[in-house]
Amino acid sequence: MTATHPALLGLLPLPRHVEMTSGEFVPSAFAHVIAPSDAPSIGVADHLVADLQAVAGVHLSLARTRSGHGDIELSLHPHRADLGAEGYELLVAPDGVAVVAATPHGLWNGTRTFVQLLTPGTMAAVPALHIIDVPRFEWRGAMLDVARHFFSVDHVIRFVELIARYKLNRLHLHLSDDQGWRLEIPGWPALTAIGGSTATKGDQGGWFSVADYAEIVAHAERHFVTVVPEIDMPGHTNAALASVPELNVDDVAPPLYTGVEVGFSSLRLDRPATARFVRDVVATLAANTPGPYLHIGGDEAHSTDHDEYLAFVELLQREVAQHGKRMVGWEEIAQAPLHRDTLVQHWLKADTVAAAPTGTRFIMSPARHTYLDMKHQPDDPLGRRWAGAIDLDAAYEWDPAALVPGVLDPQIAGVEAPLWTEKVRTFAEVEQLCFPRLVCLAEVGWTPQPSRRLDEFLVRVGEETRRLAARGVHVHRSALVT
Ligand code: TNX
Repeated sequence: MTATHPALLGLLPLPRHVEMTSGEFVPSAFAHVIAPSDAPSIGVADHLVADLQAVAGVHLSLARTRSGHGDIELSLHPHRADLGAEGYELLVAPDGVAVVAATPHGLWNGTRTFVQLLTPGTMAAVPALHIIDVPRFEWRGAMLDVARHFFSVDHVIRFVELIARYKLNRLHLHLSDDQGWRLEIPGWPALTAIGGSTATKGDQGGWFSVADYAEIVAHAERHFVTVVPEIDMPGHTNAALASVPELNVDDVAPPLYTGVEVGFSSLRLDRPATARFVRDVVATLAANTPGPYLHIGGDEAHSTDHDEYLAFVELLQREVAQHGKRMVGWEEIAQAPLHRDTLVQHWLKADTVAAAPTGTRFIMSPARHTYLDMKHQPDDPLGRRWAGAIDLDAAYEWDPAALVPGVLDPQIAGVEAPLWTEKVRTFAEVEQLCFPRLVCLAEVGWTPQPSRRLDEFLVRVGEETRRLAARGVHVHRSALVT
């Protein structure tokens, strides 16, 4: 289907199946939002009440049972296997609205769609319709690099709220690199005291305490976003090496690093402190991350001996598995023997990915389509150029199943767009690089490939650019949208 109907212009990502029916629904302050009694569903309903207030200026109260005309009813039907873990059915009719899902996450997604149908700033009617919607991929993520430049808890929370609007459901936090260490690890205070003290170009550092991290995780959870923490090892580790002398040959710590080039640092397996360090870091991540995934980096370890690199990946994989978690790593880890449930994140070379053990599943982050640190246009002042300029067309027009021969939907967990921040200093720049490009990624990950058409998408994303700008988000104004 195509979203040619003007009332559907707010829908991003485009649902799988939309049928217009007759009549229209008018939000009414006398109606109720009705929700199941479990805590996650009540959270979804509370959120909907707040959104109706903010977007349409109408306050509905929460109730347990239907009271009459115009109610918005959320209900769980766990037997609806066709809807899966995240799908939903949305019925908008003149006498009320129904959202049905098998899980609270499905209710969340259904209410996100309903909110997109409202016209901001008005109590305007919503046309009657019937949507059945299920995502193409389970993993739809955004990555924020807080290591090269640090962003506060409040900024990360704002980021979560922005991405959740498009049903993105993973927040990958890149928490360590050569230029900074950003997470408190109990027992290793130097990591943050020293390694967290600065950033690229000598800009201001910062780090998250365990309590800060818990606040981010809890906020993400309320938005059905799973936090995936990354501590990058064995390369990209200068901030750790500079903080802890025992991790280095002869116990001599290198100076802190504030440059941009990478590939010069490495942890060493022959240092007795290394195993203890890895154990404590992985244990801290595991203890504070309710989600099942821990990302261990593994990219660009150009200063690590090849055999040592393979042994390192195996050590990390054992540590992660010991806590009952699933390891995620950048595509370079595919050279090592991997557990069946380890996820490999593709970013650069299709042949690296092709070498992964049969049965491996992938997250697709091809640099030339998903790297949010790239310029939109070759002459933009903001952004980098090494993977090419990425305007909305390049961010939208690609098929995750056409990147690596033989890697099709069943092998693809999903897609993710990373924002690396070597050259990104303010949160306004974060927003400008991410929006609306992240909307492209959200639709790549959600909407079936045959339903996606760039010309039609550009109409919707043009509308969304205006809506975001009206809400005070620093958006990029692409010349491709009118
Ligand atoms: C490559 S993508 C990197 C990052 C840089 C990025 C800059 C990846 C796994 N490694 O360390 O920040 O390029 O675009």
